[in-house]
Amino acid sequence: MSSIRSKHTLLVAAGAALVLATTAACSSSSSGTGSGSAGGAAHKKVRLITGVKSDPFYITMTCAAQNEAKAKGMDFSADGSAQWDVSVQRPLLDSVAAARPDGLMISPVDTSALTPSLKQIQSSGTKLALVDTTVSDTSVGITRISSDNEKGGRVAADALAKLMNEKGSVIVISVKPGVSTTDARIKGFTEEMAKYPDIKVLPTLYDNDLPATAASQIQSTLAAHPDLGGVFAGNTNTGQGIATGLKHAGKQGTVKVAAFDAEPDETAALKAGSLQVLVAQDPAAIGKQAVDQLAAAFEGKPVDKAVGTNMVAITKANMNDPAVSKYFYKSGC
Ligand code: T6T
Repeated sequence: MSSIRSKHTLLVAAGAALVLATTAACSSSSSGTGSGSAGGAAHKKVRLITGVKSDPFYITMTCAAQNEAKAKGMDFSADGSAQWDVSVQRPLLDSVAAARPDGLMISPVDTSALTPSLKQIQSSGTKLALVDTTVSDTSVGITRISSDNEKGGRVAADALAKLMNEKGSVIVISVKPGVSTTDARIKGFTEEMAKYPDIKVLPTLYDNDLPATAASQIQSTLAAHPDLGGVFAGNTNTGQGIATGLKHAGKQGTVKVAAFDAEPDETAALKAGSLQVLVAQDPAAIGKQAVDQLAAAFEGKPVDKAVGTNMVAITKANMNDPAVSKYFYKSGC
């Protein structure tokens, strides 16, 4: 049986800087038994497959998962796709499945395409933890750990509306449809933007997680919509591409941008003034929690079915506050 608890906290830092921290957690006790329950967590073989290996969001998650697994004496290794693509992630999944680990943490790059493989792995006895992204089939995974992405989208909308003086056109550029996290961000953003009658939301564009595509998309949007006042970038690579595109178009700082994530290029762009708001997640907490939940399952303890991790809205005004900068993503462990 499941019990649900959630907590949302809005903090306004000194200097009117907007800081939002959100925690949400839905817990459920699961049996946590099965092949892994005997002998505890030590020496259990756990694997992590991330969305994109070189993405600082996933690097930060991997480092934290690795540290936690090491502290628990687990046998840990991680890999990730070279790009955001089902056909690239699938072979990684197949090869991990063949090795039959005790636990697998995975960020599936699509909400449905990998579900049959994941169900098969699960039925072979591997305990699955979904980290960051999820699949629509709720029977997949003993636990799901992520930010409240819809809430993050709403925060981005309110921040952007304020920066645009609540008028003009706004566009969302994101990865691709069928990604749980970014779809939820778009949903939250567009629903919240509907509260601003003088802001027109243009149709969403998708860049396939390629910064160069986002850069050219923002430049053609500017040409077609001279009243463009704001952009919501759905993730890291999109944020980077938009910052570059606006710089090339001479619109840096004129067109306001709220972007998800806080990898080094994005924080540099925030400092330089080509991005105005970053909605940072806590990928380290996602990685650590995933290992902890798998360990609980191995030990036959209750497992939380869903765990929410914090986010923080970062601006140039608060980015030097250690309570905020601790959310910056790392490009190496
Ligand atoms: O925004 C993160 C992650 O939450 C999302 O699922 C995919 O993109 C990122 O990895 C950032 O690039």
